[in-house]
Amino acid sequence: MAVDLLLGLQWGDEGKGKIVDYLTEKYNIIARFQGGPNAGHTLEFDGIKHVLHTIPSGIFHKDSINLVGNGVVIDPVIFKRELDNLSKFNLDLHKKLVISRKAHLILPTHRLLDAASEAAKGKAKIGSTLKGIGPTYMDKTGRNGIRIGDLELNNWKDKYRNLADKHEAMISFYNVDVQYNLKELEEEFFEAIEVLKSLQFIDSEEYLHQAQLDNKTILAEGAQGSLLDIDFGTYPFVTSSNTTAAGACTGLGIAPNKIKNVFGVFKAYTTRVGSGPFPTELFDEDGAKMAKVGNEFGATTGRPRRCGWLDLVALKYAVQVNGVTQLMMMKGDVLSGFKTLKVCTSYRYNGKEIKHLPYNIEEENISPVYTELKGWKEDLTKLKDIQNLPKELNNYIQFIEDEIGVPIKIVSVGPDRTQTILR
Ligand code: 2SA
Ligand code: MG
Repeated sequence: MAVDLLLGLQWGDEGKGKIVDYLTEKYNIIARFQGGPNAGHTLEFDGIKHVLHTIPSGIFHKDSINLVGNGVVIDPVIFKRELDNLSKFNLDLHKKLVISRKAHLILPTHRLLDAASEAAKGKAKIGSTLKGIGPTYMDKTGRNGIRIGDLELNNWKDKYRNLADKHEAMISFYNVDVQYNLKELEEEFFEAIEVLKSLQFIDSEEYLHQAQLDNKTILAEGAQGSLLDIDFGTYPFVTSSNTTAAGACTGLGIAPNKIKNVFGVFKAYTTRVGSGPFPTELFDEDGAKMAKVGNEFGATTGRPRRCGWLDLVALKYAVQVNGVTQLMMMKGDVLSGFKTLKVCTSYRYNGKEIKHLPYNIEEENISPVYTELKGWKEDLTKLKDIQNLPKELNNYIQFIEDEIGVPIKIVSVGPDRTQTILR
């Protein structure tokens, strides 16, 4: 049985959580393959809003198994908090939630290192979520990491001590002001580890292999967005994992030829949280309106998100790198009431007009070239079917499809599960 893949095509916060939640009924297994508690996947149904960080977005569906893959990094403290938030839903988490033994652990000192590294960078900081993501992946690739499976061994605490001591030396090397009480942090950490250990640890690549033989349907759920990919994103202003399609192969142990549909989720405009280039960013009333109507604040850190027009050059790049087969356009409702909508169709770069994302996109050397489209006035949030979309919205959709060459199959017109229109 094939595996489908769902990814964000911009700088994260495209609305992946909502779409996974919407699609879950069709899948037996929802699997996260990269990232960790830096992610904030928001789901809304029955008038309640949930934000998930490490736990896959299928968790609320009765029959789905939710798998945290080997490519994910787990902070036990945040994971425990997520579990606590789920306790009122009476979910059988021991059955519904499984964790790869090969997933890496975020230690308290990884978080401190993240803070120290950011402080040392000053103005050039990445604007990370300070969840310890970068330092944890560094230890993974540096072959020093501690994995979930280590928790089943007797000597893992020796390994922990060695690594934490090394981290403390590194923190002092940065010579910046990072206040902490490691004893307190460790107390909370070890307590959370015990909670984590009450869940099922599995050899997830084997599990997924068997699931495919048993004809189970699998949806791989991406986190962050393609432009934050460690290789293909706007480096160094990226996260530390492969957020693109290939990340699902390495982060779950799924073979490339087993991937069938690649669902690409994008916002009808663009947002970015954290530092780094953003060619279509707006600093005017239009941007402020998107931020306000779209309620653009980080779901994990609460930071205000930067807003701008849709960038089709960047979107096309993401579609190519991922092999997207179907597009899903989110937050169309936020664009209601704009007289004119601008869409970036090329860049002016060092005096030339180009149609691709260049190596060096510094804010100063690139400017967007826009095509203007007519906006619509209608409130979309109550719309239920495709026949009633305003004609200007249909034009907007058609324009994107023509430029990108991939169909838009879902148009989301609000945060709730029910505010989803199929095409
Ligand atoms: P990190 O923490 O090392 O992964 O940060 C590196 C860069 O990646 C960005 N990043 C994100 N961008 C958008 N959304 C993310 N998740 C949260 C959300 C973010 C939040 O859903 O809103 O609450 O602030 C996410 N995670 C990482 C980050 O901003 C850095 O630019
Ligand atoms: Mg988010």
